[in-house]
Amino acid sequence: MMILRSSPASPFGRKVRIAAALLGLADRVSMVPADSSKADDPLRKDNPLGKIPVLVTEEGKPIYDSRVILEYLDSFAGGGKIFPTDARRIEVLTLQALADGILDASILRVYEVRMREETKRDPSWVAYQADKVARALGKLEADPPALSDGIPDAGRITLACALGYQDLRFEGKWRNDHPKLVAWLDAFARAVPSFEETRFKG
Ligand SMILES: N[C@@H](CCC(=O)N[C@@H](CS)C(=O)NCC(=O)O)C(=O)O
Repeated sequence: MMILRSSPASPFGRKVRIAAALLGLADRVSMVPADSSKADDPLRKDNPLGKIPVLVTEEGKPIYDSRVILEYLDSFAGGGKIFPTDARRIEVLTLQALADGILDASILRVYEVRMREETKRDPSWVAYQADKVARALGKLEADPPALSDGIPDAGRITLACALGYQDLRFEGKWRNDHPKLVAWLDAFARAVPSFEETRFKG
């Protein structure tokens, strides 16, 4: 059994859980709750960066980050399923990078509130991060990635998690001015039951 050190609210952990389900590996991966703020959490032994998620393979080898875990699960499942091996690969990796970037900027906004006292927060830095998200969502709204039959790739899985995180932490405000992306996420959720199954409801 592989162990996934993650937390139910982590969008990067959600990427891994959705990928495992799509690849038919959900029964091979057991999620163990991890707390990145706890010094004695085994997470820090497995990943010196102390970041979620970490996948511990059946051979006991920890791998991270979510991008590498998705690559690992894809090859475990035979390869070429959520990462194309043809010319589309670079397009998929770039979409994944864009959606991961939305998540990184969004998480920095959340941490600014969570980690800093109010008097020490920097509104201009928060706005700088928010602008990254706004530009990325604007680009995706102008030309949403096609959703075709078959297993969604790593880029599309990550985009769904990035939009889900906007719902979780920013009250879904993105929905007001991104109608094509809203329709895109609805279609993704219809095609991928594990998206709803991994929604954090805490
Ligand atoms: N690039 C990483 C990002 C992981 C990440 O930022 N995880 C967050 C939780 S969702 C975390 O562990 N934060 C704690 C920290 O940064 O110390 C990935 O794709 O896995």
